Amino acid sequence: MWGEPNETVVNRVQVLNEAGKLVSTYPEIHDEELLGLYKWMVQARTFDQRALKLQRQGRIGTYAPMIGQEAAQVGSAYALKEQDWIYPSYREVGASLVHGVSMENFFLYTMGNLLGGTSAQNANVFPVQIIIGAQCLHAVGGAWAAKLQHENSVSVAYIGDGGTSQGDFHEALNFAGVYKLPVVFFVQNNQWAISVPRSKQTASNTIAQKAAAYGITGVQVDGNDVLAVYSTMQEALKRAREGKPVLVEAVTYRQGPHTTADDPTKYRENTEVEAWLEKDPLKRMKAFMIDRNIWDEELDQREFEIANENVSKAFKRAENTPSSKTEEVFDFVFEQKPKHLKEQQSSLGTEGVLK
Ligand SMILES: Cc1ncc(C[n+]2csc(CCOP(=O)(O)OP(=O)(O)O)c2C)c(N)n1
Ligand SMILES: [Mg+2]
Repeated sequence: MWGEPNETVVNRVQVLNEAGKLVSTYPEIHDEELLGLYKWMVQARTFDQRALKLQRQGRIGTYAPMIGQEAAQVGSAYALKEQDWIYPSYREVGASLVHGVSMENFFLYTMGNLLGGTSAQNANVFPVQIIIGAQCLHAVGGAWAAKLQHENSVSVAYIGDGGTSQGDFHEALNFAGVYKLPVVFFVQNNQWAISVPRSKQTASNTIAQKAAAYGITGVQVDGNDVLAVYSTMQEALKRAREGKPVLVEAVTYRQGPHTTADDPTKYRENTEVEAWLEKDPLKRMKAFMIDRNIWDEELDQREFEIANENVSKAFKRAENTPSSKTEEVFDFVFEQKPKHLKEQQSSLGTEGVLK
């Protein structure tokens, strides 16, 4: 199932099929982990659906929904150790929550509050990156620093299928291969880059095979199968920790719009969306857990209620947080503020409030 560096053959890893039935050897995953993975997927979806509604009500700003990508995000982040780092794009709320970012903090980010998405979030998750691909270079830089300082941490860059066409992505893979860095590039191939389909993104059969050109290992996984993602990521992290970088391509689907500013009905067929809904990540995991006698409909309903209550509490706290002030924009850039920024900051006065 795992290729060696420089190999171009890539097999897709799958543990559960669309109906939630086992299709390969069961990885060593305990029942508590199954429950943990599923509960995080429920929490991520619940947050996502509420965020969409809150944006429509004008209570938060632009939001990039991750519905459909819960298995890819939760399964990958669940495999991390506390000391590992996530370098996210703008669609990584699921992975970020699992690795310690609070929902309140994520809401603050969407409300334009400087406390959201800064080092103040107190988790090993970099601030949200909007520049497509740039986080791959940051992850490589972080991994290089970790290696030089003999830290036992892995950097994980989350990027989309569209992002793999950026130079930054290729430069990062090249550097990681040459310097044997503890880094994993986790590509969520959700089939779309705004309105550009995967077929127009690259002529390669897979995105995973691009790893071969850089002398690192590439692996493709069913990104809607949380058990496949989790076990694949465990192996990827193990290798990365030994200085063998890995490129993981999680094949998944963006069920919603690119962001709340997008209307996907303008460029994609409903039949395509419906076909992917059959492969929904929560649906298949729930079926598997019910078959295993560790879950039922009542527990499921209760779990969604708990998750919804958590979201409500987090949003209330975020709404009650005072807005950021203009002069605070200088506070989160440098650990020690340079003189010229101090001057600019003091020249602003205190009247400005960021909207
Ligand atoms: C360097 C750069 N170019 C263009 C954009 C505009 N842009 C924002 S999202 C996006 C598509 C990215 O698609 P993909 O990498 O597949 O990630 P997804 O949105 O599907 O998660 C583009 C082109 C940008 N933010 N940065
Ligand atoms: Mg995409």
